[in-house]
Amino acid sequence: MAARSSVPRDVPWPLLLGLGAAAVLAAVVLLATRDAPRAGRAQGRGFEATRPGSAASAAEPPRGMVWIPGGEFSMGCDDPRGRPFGGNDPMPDGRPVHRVHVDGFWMDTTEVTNDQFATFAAATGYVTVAETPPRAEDFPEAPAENLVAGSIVFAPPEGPVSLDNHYQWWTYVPGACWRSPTGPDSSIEGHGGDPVVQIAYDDAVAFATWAGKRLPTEAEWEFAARGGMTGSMYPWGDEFHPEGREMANIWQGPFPANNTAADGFVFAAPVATFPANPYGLYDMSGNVWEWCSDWYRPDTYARDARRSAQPLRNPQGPDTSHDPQEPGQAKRALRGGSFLCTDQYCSRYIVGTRGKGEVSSGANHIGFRCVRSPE
Ligand SMILES: [Ca+2]
Ligand SMILES: [Ca+2]
Repeated sequence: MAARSSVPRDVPWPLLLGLGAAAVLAAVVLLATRDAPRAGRAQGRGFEATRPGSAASAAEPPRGMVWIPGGEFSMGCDDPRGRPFGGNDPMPDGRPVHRVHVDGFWMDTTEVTNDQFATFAAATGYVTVAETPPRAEDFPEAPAENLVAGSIVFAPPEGPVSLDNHYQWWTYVPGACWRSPTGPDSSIEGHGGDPVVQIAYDDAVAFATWAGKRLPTEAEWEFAARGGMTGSMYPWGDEFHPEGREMANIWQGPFPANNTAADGFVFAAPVATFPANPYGLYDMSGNVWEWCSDWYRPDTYARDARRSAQPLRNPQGPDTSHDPQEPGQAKRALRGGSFLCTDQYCSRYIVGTRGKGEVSSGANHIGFRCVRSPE
């Protein structure tokens, strides 16, 4: 509940819940930097060959999972600006590209679905963060009627807006939660195969623990997303539309007012609608963001590169979180981008790029998938 409890207690109501919502908003929205585009260096510079491990798992694959062989790879991203669909963000937190080894593991082939999360919730009675009203002790100035459970929902403006203020397209909606992803009038009825959304970090951990799994580290996630390839721009290769095909559910048209949905989907698509990567993993680019277990810091890779001989072995991320854009907010890494990503804004469908989310904040484009280590 860090975002909600981080609202200063001396802020007069009625700004209080609004500011709480703003903090949540700020936490889940991935700000694109405003640097002017320039001729980008090619993705792939600094990358050395991926060397997948040879050891296959002897065990039968757990249902819905595939074996990721582990091995050694170059992790991170080069500046994607100037590349087709590279966007306008230099992605400095993805550098330096550095050498990493991960042990083999099982990974869910898809994002966790509404049906899967419903099974978990029914079996355990688990109540997600978004379904839990903000606590009065965290908001002592707030009238009781304003302590309403809810979450963040994408609400596009009617016309073009400047892309430097994300409050123009995110709003706090009471009643929004995984069962009602865009608010009380919405439902997951008929969407059992869609990825579950409005998931805070602890919700994802709770599901994973119940399932006998865990969340991936960023290194595991990226190794898996790269599918054994070296330094590719996307989980399927370097060409965004190979043979004209749509390979991921992202945003088309002018962001954030007009999604033309040329890929067929305005919001999340049912998992595995788009082609799998070489490891058999779906939606590693786009659809919904996926929580990783690492605390987020923009300088993680710089610190790793300074302090350790490479390759790093099974890096778990830093001990604490720090985001200079929003100091004081506890954030974990998010990977893969979402159906809202576009080359105009937040082009984090690029495989080596990194996202971040405040741990108590869900949104209708944030979900997860799980991994499992061999016995
Ligand atoms: Ca789409
Ligand atoms: Ca995804």
